[in-house]
Amino acid sequence: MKLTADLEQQAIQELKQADSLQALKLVETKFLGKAGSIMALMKELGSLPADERPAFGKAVNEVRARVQEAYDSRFQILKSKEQEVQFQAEALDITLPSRKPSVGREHVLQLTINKIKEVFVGLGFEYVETPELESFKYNFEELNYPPDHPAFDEQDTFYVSDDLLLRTQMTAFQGRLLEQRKPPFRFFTVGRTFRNEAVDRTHGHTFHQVDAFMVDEGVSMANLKATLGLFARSMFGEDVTVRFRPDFFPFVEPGVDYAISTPKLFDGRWLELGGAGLVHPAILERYGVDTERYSGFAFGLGVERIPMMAYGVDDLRYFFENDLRFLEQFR
Ligand code: FA5
Repeated sequence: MKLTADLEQQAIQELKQADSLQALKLVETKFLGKAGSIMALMKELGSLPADERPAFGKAVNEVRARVQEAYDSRFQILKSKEQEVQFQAEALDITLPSRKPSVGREHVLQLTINKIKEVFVGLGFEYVETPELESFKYNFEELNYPPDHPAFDEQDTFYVSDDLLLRTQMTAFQGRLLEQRKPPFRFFTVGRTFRNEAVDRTHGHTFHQVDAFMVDEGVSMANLKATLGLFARSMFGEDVTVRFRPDFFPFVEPGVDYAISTPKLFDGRWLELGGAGLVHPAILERYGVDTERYSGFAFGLGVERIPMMAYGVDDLRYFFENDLRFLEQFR
Protein backbone atom coordinates (compact mmCIF):
# COMPACT_ATOMS: atom_id res chain seq x y z
CA MET A 1 0.00 0.00 0.00
CA LYS A 2 2.98 2.27 0.33
CA LEU A 3 3.03 2.44 -3.46
CA THR A 4 -0.48 3.87 -3.68
CA ALA A 5 0.09 6.28 -0.82
CA ASP A 6 3.23 7.65 -2.45
CA LEU A 7 1.54 7.99 -5.77
CA GLU A 8 -1.39 9.83 -4.18
CA GLN A 9 0.93 12.21 -2.39
CA GLN A 10 2.91 12.89 -5.52
CA ALA A 11 -0.24 13.47 -7.57
CA ILE A 12 -1.76 15.85 -5.03
CA GLN A 13 1.52 17.72 -4.71
CA GLU A 14 1.77 18.21 -8.49
CA LEU A 15 -1.88 19.24 -8.77
CA LYS A 16 -1.31 21.91 -6.14
CA GLN A 17 1.73 23.20 -7.95
CA ALA A 18 0.03 23.46 -11.33
CA ASP A 19 -0.43 27.21 -11.81
CA SER A 20 -2.48 27.25 -14.98
CA LEU A 21 -5.27 25.21 -16.49
CA GLN A 22 -2.87 24.09 -19.14
CA ALA A 23 -0.34 22.80 -16.59
CA LEU A 24 -3.18 21.18 -14.61
CA LYS A 25 -4.34 19.31 -17.68
CA LEU A 26 -0.87 17.80 -18.08
CA VAL A 27 -0.89 16.62 -14.46
CA GLU A 28 -4.34 15.13 -14.93
CA THR A 29 -3.20 13.18 -17.95
CA LYS A 30 -0.12 12.01 -16.14
CA PHE A 31 -2.05 10.52 -13.20
CA LEU A 32 -5.69 10.09 -14.14
CA GLY A 33 -5.43 9.62 -17.91
CA LYS A 34 -5.90 6.29 -19.67
CA ALA A 35 -2.15 5.85 -19.91
CA GLY A 36 -1.63 7.53 -16.52
CA SER A 37 0.08 6.07 -13.47
CA ILE A 38 -3.11 5.27 -11.53
CA MET A 39 -4.41 3.24 -14.46
CA ALA A 40 -1.03 1.54 -14.57
CA LEU A 41 -1.54 0.47 -10.93
CA MET A 42 -4.94 -0.97 -11.86
CA LYS A 43 -3.29 -3.03 -14.52
CA GLU A 44 -0.98 -4.52 -11.95
CA LEU A 45 -4.01 -5.97 -10.17
CA GLY A 46 -4.02 -9.06 -12.39
CA SER A 47 -0.50 -10.01 -11.39
CA LEU A 48 -1.31 -10.01 -7.65
CA PRO A 49 -2.27 -13.10 -5.64
CA ALA A 50 -6.06 -13.51 -5.62
CA ASP A 51 -6.47 -12.75 -1.91
CA GLU A 52 -4.67 -9.41 -2.19
CA ARG A 53 -6.61 -8.17 -5.17
CA PRO A 54 -9.76 -6.83 -3.46
CA ALA A 55 -7.84 -4.73 -0.92
CA PHE A 56 -5.44 -3.43 -3.56
CA GLY A 57 -8.27 -2.66 -5.99
CA LYS A 58 -10.16 -0.77 -3.30
CA ALA A 59 -7.07 1.18 -2.32
CA VAL A 60 -6.33 2.21 -5.92
CA ASN A 61 -9.97 3.23 -6.46
CA GLU A 62 -9.92 5.37 -3.35
CA VAL A 63 -6.70 7.01 -4.45
CA ARG A 64 -8.19 7.68 -7.83
CA ALA A 65 -11.28 9.25 -6.25
CA ARG A 66 -9.23 11.51 -3.98
CA VAL A 67 -6.87 12.56 -6.76
CA GLN A 68 -9.88 13.26 -8.93
CA GLU A 69 -11.37 15.36 -6.15
CA ALA A 70 -8.12 17.25 -5.70
CA TYR A 71 -8.02 17.83 -9.43
CA ASP A 72 -11.62 19.12 -9.49
CA SER A 73 -11.09 21.61 -6.71
CA ARG A 74 -7.80 22.85 -8.20
CA PHE A 75 -9.55 23.15 -11.54
CA GLN A 76 -12.23 25.40 -10.00
CA ILE A 77 -9.63 27.64 -8.39
CA LEU A 78 -7.56 28.03 -11.55
CA LYS A 79 -10.62 28.45 -13.74
CA SER A 80 -11.99 31.34 -11.69
CA LYS A 81 -8.54 32.95 -11.55
CA GLU A 82 -8.22 32.81 -15.32
CA GLN A 83 -11.75 34.17 -15.74
CA GLU A 84 -10.97 37.03 -13.46
CA VAL A 85 -7.94 37.94 -15.55
CA GLN A 86 -10.04 37.65 -18.71
CA PHE A 87 -12.89 39.75 -17.30
CA GLN A 88 -10.49 42.41 -16.23
CA ALA A 89 -8.98 42.56 -19.68
CA GLU A 90 -12.41 42.81 -21.28
CA ALA A 91 -13.89 45.23 -18.76
CA LEU A 92 -15.61 48.36 -20.04
CA ASP A 93 -15.07 51.59 -18.20
CA ILE A 94 -18.65 52.68 -17.77
CA THR A 95 -17.55 55.94 -16.17
CA LEU A 96 -16.09 57.20 -19.50
CA PRO A 97 -18.27 59.98 -20.95
CA SER A 98 -20.00 58.72 -24.09
CA ARG A 99 -19.58 60.29 -27.53
CA LYS A 100 -22.18 62.95 -28.24
CA PRO A 101 -24.62 61.83 -30.94
CA SER A 102 -24.30 64.13 -33.93
CA VAL A 103 -27.67 65.52 -34.94
CA GLY A 104 -28.06 66.72 -38.51
CA ARG A 105 -29.59 70.02 -39.41
CA GLU A 106 -30.81 71.80 -42.49
CA HIS A 107 -28.28 73.58 -44.70
CA VAL A 108 -28.22 77.34 -44.34
CA LEU A 109 -29.47 77.74 -47.92
CA GLN A 110 -32.37 75.40 -47.18
CA LEU A 111 -33.19 77.42 -44.04
CA THR A 112 -33.21 80.57 -46.19
CA ILE A 113 -35.43 78.93 -48.81
CA ASN A 114 -37.85 77.77 -46.09
CA LYS A 115 -38.17 81.34 -44.86
CA ILE A 116 -38.62 82.74 -48.39
CA LYS A 117 -41.40 80.23 -48.98
CA GLU A 118 -43.11 81.19 -45.74
CA VAL A 119 -43.14 84.86 -46.73
CA PHE A 120 -44.49 84.38 -50.26
CA VAL A 121 -47.05 81.76 -49.33
CA GLY A 122 -48.18 84.23 -46.66
CA LEU A 123 -48.66 86.83 -49.41
CA GLY A 124 -50.88 84.47 -51.40
CA PHE A 125 -48.27 83.28 -53.93
CA GLU A 126 -48.50 79.71 -55.16
CA TYR A 127 -45.26 77.69 -55.21
CA VAL A 128 -44.25 75.88 -58.42
CA GLU A 129 -41.16 74.10 -59.72
CA THR A 130 -39.92 73.78 -63.29
CA PRO A 131 -36.99 71.78 -64.78
CA GLU A 132 -33.32 72.63 -64.23
CA LEU A 133 -32.61 71.34 -67.73
CA GLU A 134 -34.58 73.93 -69.67
CA SER A 135 -35.21 74.58 -73.33
CA PHE A 136 -33.76 77.59 -75.12
CA LYS A 137 -37.34 78.61 -75.81
CA TYR A 138 -38.37 79.15 -72.18
CA ASN A 139 -35.01 80.35 -70.92
CA PHE A 140 -34.52 83.01 -73.64
CA GLU A 141 -36.85 83.09 -76.63
CA GLU A 142 -40.13 83.50 -74.76
CA LEU A 143 -38.49 86.11 -72.57
CA ASN A 144 -37.98 88.50 -75.48
CA TYR A 145 -34.29 87.97 -76.07
CA PRO A 146 -33.68 89.10 -79.64
CA PRO A 147 -31.17 86.86 -81.49
CA ASP A 148 -27.58 88.06 -80.96
CA HIS A 149 -28.57 90.42 -78.18
CA PRO A 150 -25.65 91.33 -75.85
CA ALA A 151 -27.77 90.14 -72.91
CA PHE A 152 -26.91 86.57 -73.96
CA ASP A 153 -23.28 87.18 -73.11
CA GLU A 154 -24.17 87.78 -69.47
CA GLN A 155 -25.95 84.47 -69.33
CA ASP A 156 -23.78 81.95 -71.12
CA THR A 157 -24.44 78.50 -69.72
CA PHE A 158 -23.91 74.77 -70.17
CA TYR A 159 -25.63 73.45 -73.29
CA VAL A 160 -26.64 69.81 -73.59
CA SER A 161 -27.79 70.35 -77.17
CA ASP A 162 -28.60 73.43 -79.25
CA ASP A 163 -31.98 73.56 -77.61
CA LEU A 164 -31.37 72.16 -74.10
CA LEU A 165 -29.40 74.05 -71.49
CA LEU A 166 -28.98 74.34 -67.74
CA ARG A 167 -31.31 77.23 -66.97
CA THR A 168 -29.64 80.56 -66.30
CA GLN A 169 -32.58 82.21 -64.56
CA MET A 170 -35.69 81.10 -62.73
CA THR A 171 -37.60 83.56 -64.92
CA ALA A 172 -37.79 80.66 -67.41
CA PHE A 173 -40.86 79.50 -65.47
CA GLN A 174 -43.01 82.33 -66.90
CA GLY A 175 -43.64 80.80 -70.34
CA ARG A 176 -44.43 77.41 -68.83
CA LEU A 177 -46.98 79.02 -66.50
CA LEU A 178 -48.59 81.19 -69.18
CA GLU A 179 -49.14 78.10 -71.32
CA GLN A 180 -51.23 76.56 -68.58
CA ARG A 181 -52.80 79.28 -66.49
CA LYS A 182 -54.89 82.34 -67.21
CA PRO A 183 -54.61 85.46 -65.04
CA PRO A 184 -55.25 86.51 -62.37
CA PHE A 185 -52.45 84.56 -60.65
CA ARG A 186 -49.47 84.89 -58.35
CA PHE A 187 -46.68 82.33 -58.57
CA PHE A 188 -43.22 81.97 -57.17
CA THR A 189 -40.45 79.44 -57.59
CA VAL A 190 -37.09 78.73 -55.98
CA GLY A 191 -34.36 76.65 -57.57
CA ARG A 192 -30.90 76.08 -58.88
CA THR A 193 -29.56 78.17 -61.73
CA PHE A 194 -26.33 77.83 -63.70
CA ARG A 195 -24.02 80.14 -65.59
CA ASN A 196 -20.68 79.90 -67.30
CA GLU A 197 -19.20 82.29 -64.79
CA ALA A 198 -15.72 83.18 -63.59
CA VAL A 199 -16.24 82.02 -60.01
CA ASP A 200 -15.38 84.54 -57.30
CA ARG A 201 -16.59 85.59 -53.85
CA THR A 202 -19.99 86.72 -55.11
CA HIS A 203 -20.42 84.56 -58.24
CA GLY A 204 -20.88 80.80 -58.54
CA HIS A 205 -21.37 78.66 -61.64
CA THR A 206 -24.27 77.15 -59.69
CA PHE A 207 -26.46 79.28 -57.44
CA HIS A 208 -30.10 79.72 -56.48
CA GLN A 209 -32.74 82.22 -57.41
CA VAL A 210 -36.24 82.98 -56.24
CA ASP A 211 -38.56 84.39 -58.90
CA ALA A 212 -42.08 85.69 -58.56
CA PHE A 213 -44.65 86.40 -61.24
CA MET A 214 -47.96 88.11 -60.57
CA VAL A 215 -50.55 89.08 -63.20
CA ASP A 216 -53.84 90.73 -62.31
CA GLU A 217 -55.93 93.78 -63.07
CA GLY A 218 -54.20 97.04 -62.21
CA VAL A 219 -50.85 95.63 -61.08
CA SER A 220 -48.35 98.47 -60.94
CA MET A 221 -44.84 99.39 -59.74
CA ALA A 222 -46.47 100.32 -56.43
CA ASN A 223 -47.47 96.66 -55.88
CA LEU A 224 -43.97 95.53 -56.80
CA LYS A 225 -42.32 97.97 -54.42
CA ALA A 226 -44.70 97.08 -51.60
CA THR A 227 -44.08 93.35 -52.08
CA LEU A 228 -40.29 93.65 -52.21
CA GLY A 229 -40.31 96.08 -49.27
CA LEU A 230 -42.28 93.64 -47.19
CA PHE A 231 -40.04 90.77 -48.29
CA ALA A 232 -36.93 92.70 -47.24
CA ARG A 233 -38.37 93.52 -43.81
CA SER A 234 -39.38 89.86 -43.27
CA MET A 235 -35.89 88.62 -44.11
CA PHE A 236 -33.70 91.33 -42.58
CA GLY A 237 -35.76 93.19 -39.98
CA GLU A 238 -37.67 96.44 -39.74
CA ASP A 239 -34.75 98.83 -40.19
CA VAL A 240 -33.96 97.71 -43.74
CA THR A 241 -34.26 100.19 -46.63
CA VAL A 242 -34.86 99.14 -50.22
CA ARG A 243 -33.67 100.89 -53.35
CA PHE A 244 -34.88 100.58 -56.95
CA ARG A 245 -32.81 101.89 -59.85
CA PRO A 246 -33.60 101.67 -63.55
CA ASP A 247 -32.11 98.59 -65.18
CA PHE A 248 -32.62 96.61 -68.36
CA PHE A 249 -34.03 93.09 -68.72
CA PRO A 250 -35.69 92.16 -72.05
CA PHE A 251 -38.75 90.73 -70.28
CA VAL A 252 -39.75 93.76 -68.19
CA GLU A 253 -40.70 97.34 -68.94
CA PRO A 254 -39.81 99.31 -66.93
CA GLY A 255 -37.03 97.29 -65.34
CA VAL A 256 -35.20 97.99 -62.09
CA ASP A 257 -32.49 96.58 -59.96
CA TYR A 258 -33.40 95.94 -56.36
CA ALA A 259 -30.95 96.56 -53.53
CA ILE A 260 -31.20 96.69 -49.77
CA SER A 261 -29.26 98.29 -46.98
CA THR A 262 -29.43 98.03 -43.22
CA PRO A 263 -27.31 99.93 -40.69
CA LYS A 264 -26.43 96.61 -39.02
CA LEU A 265 -24.72 95.02 -42.00
CA PHE A 266 -21.69 95.86 -44.12
CA ASP A 267 -21.74 99.41 -42.70
CA GLY A 268 -25.05 100.11 -44.37
CA ARG A 269 -23.65 99.62 -47.90
CA TRP A 270 -26.16 98.75 -50.62
CA LEU A 271 -26.28 95.14 -51.73
CA GLU A 272 -27.99 94.20 -54.97
CA LEU A 273 -30.37 91.29 -54.47
CA GLY A 274 -31.80 91.04 -57.97
CA GLY A 275 -33.83 92.47 -60.79
CA ALA A 276 -37.51 93.33 -61.11
CA GLY A 277 -40.04 95.19 -63.20
CA LEU A 278 -43.42 95.17 -64.85
CA VAL A 279 -43.94 92.22 -67.16
CA HIS A 280 -43.32 93.24 -70.77
CA PRO A 281 -46.70 93.32 -72.59
CA ALA A 282 -45.23 91.33 -75.50
CA ILE A 283 -44.80 88.34 -73.21
CA LEU A 284 -48.39 88.40 -72.01
CA GLU A 285 -49.76 89.00 -75.52
CA ARG A 286 -47.85 86.01 -76.90
CA TYR A 287 -50.07 83.88 -74.68
CA GLY A 288 -53.28 85.72 -75.49
CA VAL A 289 -53.53 87.76 -72.31
CA ASP A 290 -55.50 91.00 -72.78
CA THR A 291 -52.97 93.64 -71.77
CA GLU A 292 -55.62 96.38 -71.73
CA ARG A 293 -57.05 94.56 -68.78
CA TYR A 294 -54.11 92.79 -67.16
CA SER A 295 -50.65 93.80 -66.16
CA GLY A 296 -48.05 92.08 -64.02
CA PHE A 297 -44.85 92.34 -62.09
CA ALA A 298 -41.92 89.96 -61.87
CA PHE A 299 -38.71 89.79 -59.94
CA GLY A 300 -35.77 87.42 -59.56
CA LEU A 301 -33.39 87.45 -56.60
CA GLY A 302 -30.18 85.61 -55.75
CA VAL A 303 -30.81 83.30 -52.77
CA GLU A 304 -27.14 83.15 -51.63
CA ARG A 305 -27.08 86.92 -51.30
CA ILE A 306 -29.68 86.73 -48.53
CA PRO A 307 -27.72 84.73 -45.91
CA MET A 308 -24.54 86.54 -47.05
CA MET A 309 -26.23 89.75 -46.09
CA ALA A 310 -28.01 88.43 -43.01
CA TYR A 311 -24.96 86.77 -41.45
CA GLY A 312 -22.10 88.77 -42.94
CA VAL A 313 -20.72 85.84 -44.98
CA ASP A 314 -18.19 87.37 -47.36
CA ASP A 315 -17.69 84.46 -49.77
CA LEU A 316 -20.49 82.50 -51.42
CA ARG A 317 -18.26 79.45 -51.95
CA TYR A 318 -18.61 78.57 -48.25
CA PHE A 319 -22.20 77.52 -48.95
CA PHE A 320 -21.05 74.73 -51.27
CA GLU A 321 -17.90 73.48 -49.59
CA ASN A 322 -19.81 71.47 -46.98
CA ASP A 323 -17.41 72.29 -44.18
CA LEU A 324 -19.33 71.42 -41.01
CA ARG A 325 -17.45 74.06 -39.01
CA PHE A 326 -19.13 76.64 -41.23
CA LEU A 327 -22.53 74.96 -41.60
CA GLU A 328 -23.01 74.19 -37.90
CA GLN A 329 -23.27 77.89 -37.13
CA PHE A 330 -26.73 78.15 -38.66
CA ARG A 331 -29.99 76.74 -37.40
C1 FA5 B 1 -31.82 87.77 -63.61
O1 FA5 B 1 -31.40 86.59 -63.51
C2 FA5 B 1 -33.24 88.08 -63.94
N1 FA5 B 1 -33.90 86.87 -64.34
C3 FA5 B 1 -33.94 88.70 -62.75
C4 FA5 B 1 -35.29 89.29 -63.06
C5 FA5 B 1 -36.42 88.50 -62.90
C6 FA5 B 1 -35.42 90.60 -63.52
C7 FA5 B 1 -37.68 89.02 -63.21
C8 FA5 B 1 -36.65 91.13 -63.80
C9 FA5 B 1 -37.79 90.34 -63.63
P1 FA5 B 1 -29.54 88.80 -62.87
O2 FA5 B 1 -28.70 88.14 -63.88
O3 FA5 B 1 -29.17 90.17 -62.46
O4 FA5 B 1 -31.06 88.84 -63.27
O5 FA5 B 1 -29.54 87.89 -61.58
C10 FA5 B 1 -30.38 88.17 -60.49
C11 FA5 B 1 -29.65 87.92 -59.17
O6 FA5 B 1 -29.16 86.59 -59.13
C12 FA5 B 1 -28.40 88.78 -58.99
O7 FA5 B 1 -28.74 90.06 -58.50
C13 FA5 B 1 -27.65 87.98 -57.98
O8 FA5 B 1 -28.19 88.19 -56.69
C14 FA5 B 1 -27.95 86.57 -58.41
N2 FA5 B 1 -26.87 86.06 -59.27
C15 FA5 B 1 -26.70 86.25 -60.58
N3 FA5 B 1 -25.60 85.62 -61.03
C16 FA5 B 1 -25.07 84.99 -59.96
C17 FA5 B 1 -23.93 84.16 -59.76
N4 FA5 B 1 -23.13 83.82 -60.75
N5 FA5 B 1 -23.69 83.70 -58.51
C18 FA5 B 1 -24.51 84.03 -57.50
N6 FA5 B 1 -25.59 84.79 -57.61
C19 FA5 B 1 -25.88 85.29 -58.83
